Amino acid sequence: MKIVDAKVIVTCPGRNYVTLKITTEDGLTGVGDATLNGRELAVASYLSEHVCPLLIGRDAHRIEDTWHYLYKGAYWRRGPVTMTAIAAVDIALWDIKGKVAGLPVYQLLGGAARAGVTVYGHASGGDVPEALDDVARFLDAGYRAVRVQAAVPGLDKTYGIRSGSSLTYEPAAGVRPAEDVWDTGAYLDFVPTVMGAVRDRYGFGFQLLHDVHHRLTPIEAGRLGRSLEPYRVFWIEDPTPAEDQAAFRLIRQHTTTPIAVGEVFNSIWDCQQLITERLIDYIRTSVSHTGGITHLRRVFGLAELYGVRTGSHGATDLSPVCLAAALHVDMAVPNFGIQEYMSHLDPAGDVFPHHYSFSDGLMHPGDVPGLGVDIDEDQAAKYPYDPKYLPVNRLRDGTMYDW
Ligand code: EZ4
Ligand code: CO
Repeated sequence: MKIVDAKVIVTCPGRNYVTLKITTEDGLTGVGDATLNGRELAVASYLSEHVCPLLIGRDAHRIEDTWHYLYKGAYWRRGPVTMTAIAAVDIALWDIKGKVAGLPVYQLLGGAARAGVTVYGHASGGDVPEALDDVARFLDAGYRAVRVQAAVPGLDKTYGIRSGSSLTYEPAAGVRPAEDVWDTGAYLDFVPTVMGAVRDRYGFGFQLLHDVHHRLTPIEAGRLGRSLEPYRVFWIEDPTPAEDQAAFRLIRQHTTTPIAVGEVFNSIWDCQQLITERLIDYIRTSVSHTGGITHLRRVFGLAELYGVRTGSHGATDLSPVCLAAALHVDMAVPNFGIQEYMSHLDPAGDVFPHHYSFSDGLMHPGDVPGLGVDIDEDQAAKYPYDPKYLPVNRLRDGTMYDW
């Protein structure tokens, strides 16, 4: 079954998405998410200039072979741009295989290992009372897990806080990166009071999560983890910049608070030591930034051997195509942990018609053949690309810091 067309669609229905659409000789189509937030056109051009021409005439069924053809064939291995491009191809080919088989992709991956995918939502607030009220929005909707972020007193802007009446936060903006200011001491003093307030008001009957967003040193992360132990958080996410994998040994020495890492990873090699030394509890790599379903399964398979569970990244800068692919993998892997779900707001839903659903805290990818998500090209054309940057971060003295 030959591939006859591969094209890249860039659209901005609320935020920028890059989608690869592959067509076979018998007219079947598959879609893959190629979005790399703030660097979208690098992946779009990697695909359209260097990958799409190679796909024409290839057998759409040869997913594993195509993966290695693109990975080994590039010579230049790994990196977010390359691995996101390979992921888009891989996801689209799984979509096509499902359509040919007449089965949803999770069936091809081994079938349902659970009734549904437990997801966590994003609550936030400009202060503690606001954050507490926002938690109710998710508990009332049936969520069994909620991530909570609150603005750190004394800082102009804190990561992860929605503004005004918007339902989600949106960090990317403008033709130059916004400049945030960071204060570790203020943060470390504040977070335990937030988590404590959430448990005081709502109790312990749901999972409570928090994203540190790579802002701490290992010993500071140890202190944070220890200070949160009374509130039994499900995890602290990205406590330190994780390219230093050995640093997590130090965090482990100081706290039993579970650790989740991986949204900026793009390969199994980025998390090999973290997994094999059991330095983390959850691996948060995403389908579209980690080489697609084919490579993500390998990461999750390694994690399973070492008792590490999954917790895939699911922010809205990953398109509905990525979310659908993640849900299929989540349904099938034995070591599933939790899935991030920061629901896409309209008009993204018009551009990406989908069959996944949420009910009683669980999501399901749906049972239509393939991924169960598509791109409506007429709708996509209505929303042209709108270049935006993620913020940068500085300490109070102006030193560049991790955002
Ligand atoms: O900042 O995906 O857990 N979610 C996150 C995200 C990331 C964005 C970056 O594009 O950390 O909000
Ligand atoms: Co995160």
